Amino acid sequence: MKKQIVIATHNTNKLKEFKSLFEGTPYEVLGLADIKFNGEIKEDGETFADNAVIKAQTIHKFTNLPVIADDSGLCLNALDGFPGVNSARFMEGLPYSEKNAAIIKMLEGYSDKSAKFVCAIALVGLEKFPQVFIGEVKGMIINEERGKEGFGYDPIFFHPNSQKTFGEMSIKEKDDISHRGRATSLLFEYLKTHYF
Ligand code: ITT
Repeated sequence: MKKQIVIATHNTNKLKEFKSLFEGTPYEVLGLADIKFNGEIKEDGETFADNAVIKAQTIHKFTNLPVIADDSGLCLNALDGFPGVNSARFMEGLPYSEKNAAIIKMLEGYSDKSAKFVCAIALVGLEKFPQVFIGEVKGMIINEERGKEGFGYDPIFFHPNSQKTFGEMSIKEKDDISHRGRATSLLFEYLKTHYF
C-alpha cells in the first residue's frame, strides 16, 4: 500500500507539478481538498524557507500526516530580487498576463534581464524538526509572453539551455530542470535514504 503525503498548497498548478514529480514513487500525493482543509495560511516569513515551513507546519497540525509545502517565486537580479517572496502577492488579483506585462515594463530601462526561480520545499512530520530543500533555476526575462503551458511567470521566463520559455515546455520537460524539480530531487534523495 502506498504511503500518503500531503502537499500544502492552494495552487492547483503546483499540485499538478508535484503529482507528476511523485509518479513512480511509493507515495500517494494528497492535496488540501483531499484532507478537507479550506482555511487560509498566513505567509509572513521573510524567506522562501520560512514560509515553506510555516505552511507545512500549519497543515501537519491539521492532518497529522507527513506534509510538504513549497514556497517559491521569481527573483529579478536588476531589481534586487523583486518580487521574490511576494511573487504571488505582486499585483494580487490581476491576471498573470498583466503581471507579466508589468514585469517586462519594470525591466525596460535595464540591460540586465537575468532572473531566477527559487523553490524551498519544507518537509514536516517525519522528523522532530522540519527539513528544507532548495532548488533554483537561472534564466532571463524576455519582452513578450511565449507559450501556453505552465502557470504564473512561466511565459516570460526564458531558459537559455533549452532555448524555450517555461511556458513552452511540457510538464515533464519543466520538471527536469525547474526550481521545483531540483528541490524535489533533493527531497527524494532524502526520502529514499530514510523513507522509500
Ligand atoms: P501556495 O502558497 O498555496 O502554495 P501560491 O501560489 O500562493 O500557493 P507561493 O506563495 O509560493 O504560492 O507563491 C509562488 C508564486 O511564485 C506563484 O503564485 C507564481 O506567481 C510564482 N511561481 C512560483 N513557481 C512558479 C513556476 O514554476 N512558474 C511560474 N511562476 C511561479
